[in-house]
Parts: sequence; structure tokens; C-alpha cells
Amino acid sequence: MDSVRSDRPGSARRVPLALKILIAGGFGAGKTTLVGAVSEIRPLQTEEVLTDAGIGTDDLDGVEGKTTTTVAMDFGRISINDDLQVYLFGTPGQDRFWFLWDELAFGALGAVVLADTRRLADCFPSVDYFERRGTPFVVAVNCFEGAQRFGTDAVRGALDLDSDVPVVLCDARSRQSGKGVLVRLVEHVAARRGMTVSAN
Ligand SMILES: Nc1nc2c(ncn2[C@@H]2O[C@H](COP(=O)(O)OP(=O)(O)OP(=O)(O)O)[C@@H](O)[C@H]2O)c(=O)[nH]1
Ligand SMILES: [Mg+2]
Repeated sequence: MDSVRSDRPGSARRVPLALKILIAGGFGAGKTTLVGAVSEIRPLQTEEVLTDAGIGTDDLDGVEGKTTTTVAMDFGRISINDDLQVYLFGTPGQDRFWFLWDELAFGALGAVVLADTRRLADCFPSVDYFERRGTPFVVAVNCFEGAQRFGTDAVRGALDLDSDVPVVLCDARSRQSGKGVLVRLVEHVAARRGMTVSAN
């Protein structure tokens, strides 16, 4: 994962390596929140207001304060270090937008699957999707207040994850916490490729 250096004479400008990472997970797991929290640029969001038409389709248990939902994607960017920039693509959480996933996943280095332990089953489709594609992923448990805390081993067991898939706890509203999740993913991808990376 070397960064590219300009080969112009006298130029020492380093061009950082850019990676694409998906932020996936079930409806209301905190994907848009995470992309917004970690992004250095104003994130691109495609939020639409949840209306009565979604009653019976949009399960708001645990996220009753939620007023909008992502209808296409979130987009943000974060620098992990001087040599590495990550472009973040948040997926829409609802089944009716599955047709977008292949486009969003194209060229992705890896994915974060956000999980809410109150609705753990909602992240099964994301886990299945990345397992089928062979896309490396980490599961990040978004620790909503009031949600019963489960250890990472309990979540691993409940999702029947392979032993090498990292499971981490996070707060999707925290830049530092979100950045930690991304670093863990990059380390996981690097380890699978027999490389090491440093976040410093
Ligand atoms: N208390 C708490 N609220 C959170 C946390 N993360 C997200 N929220 C709130 O939970 C709601 C859902 O967050 P979103 O970021 O919209 O979730 P999403 O996964 O993008 O949702 P969809 O795109 O509709 O699938 C919002 O009201 C957030 O403010 C968290 O860690 N703790
Ligand atoms: Mg969203």
C-alpha cells in the first residue's frame, strides 16, 4: 500500500493512496451518522423524510427519534495518515435499495458492517453480501444508550462469523471511535494480504 510520489524534478509532493470503504448495516444502525462523524469534508447525504407511507416497512424500534432515511448513499472522506486517504460510501439501509449495492461496492477495499444489538438480525444481509463477494469486512457494534451491551464474542457467535472477522465496539457519533473502526478494517485487509500498516 505505498503512496505515490510525484516524479517531477524537484517535487517532493506525496500523493496519498486513496481507498474506498463501504459503511453498511441494517436500517437505522448509524451508517449516515458514522460517515458524518468521521468525514473531513461536508458529507454528501441523500436523506429523505420518513413518512406514514413507511409504517409497517420501516422498523423504528429503538430509533424512534429517527426522522429521515438514506435513499441512495452517503459519501465522505478521511485521512488515516499522510499516505492514506479513505473515501467512505454509506449504503442505504432498506431492502428496497438493494439494486444500488453492486454499484456502491464496485472497487471497494473492504466494508464496515454496523450492528445494533437491539436488531442484530438486520445486519445479516450485509454480512451475507460481503461473505458472498469475498469482500473483507469488520463488524462494528454501535453502542446505542439503553441497548443491552453484548461482548464482541457474543456478537460473533450470534452472527456466526468466521474467526478472523474482527468485531469491535464503537460509537457512531464519535470521530475518534469511527476512525478506530476504519483503522481496524484497513489492518484486517492488510493482514489478509500479508502486509502491515501504521495509522501514525
Ligand atoms: N444514541 C445514539 N443514537 C445514535 C447513534 N448512532 C446513530 N444514532 C441515531 O440513530 C438514528 C439512526 O442513525 P442513521 O445514521 O440515520 O442510521 P442509518 O443506518 O444511516 O439509517 P438508514 O440510512 O435509514 O438505514 C439517528 O437518529 C441517529 O442520530 C448512537 O451511537 N447512539
Ligand atoms: Mg443512512
